[in-house]
Amino acid sequence: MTQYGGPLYGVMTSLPPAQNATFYQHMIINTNKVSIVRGAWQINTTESYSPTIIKITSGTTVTWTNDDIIIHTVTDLGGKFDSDLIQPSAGWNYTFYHEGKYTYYCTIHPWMKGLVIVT
Ligand SMILES: [Cu+2]
Repeated sequence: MTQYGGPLYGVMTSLPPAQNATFYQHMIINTNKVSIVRGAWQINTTESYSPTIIKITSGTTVTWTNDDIIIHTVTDLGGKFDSDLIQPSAGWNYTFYHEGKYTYYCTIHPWMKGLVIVT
């Protein structure tokens, strides 16, 4: 269950409704590899983290690779994980041990969002 709260809640709710709709229209993909795409920060990029929504089983390590030319982060909206700054061409891993839905975003470009579903 995804829990929203604290100051970050405003970040999510302040997004234009159309953009939220785009986010939730993404397919759910079974993979543990996510690319931060080139130009991910651009507001009209529909899939900053690709795939935007992934589904894994508990105990799976997910790898994010920054394929952009600027720094990004992978930061859990619920505060469970935070990559800190991921340099271009670098990556970051995180292992999910608990079932749930984890919405994450980029602290530098908070309109960039992704979702990890752990079953
Ligand atoms: Cu970013």
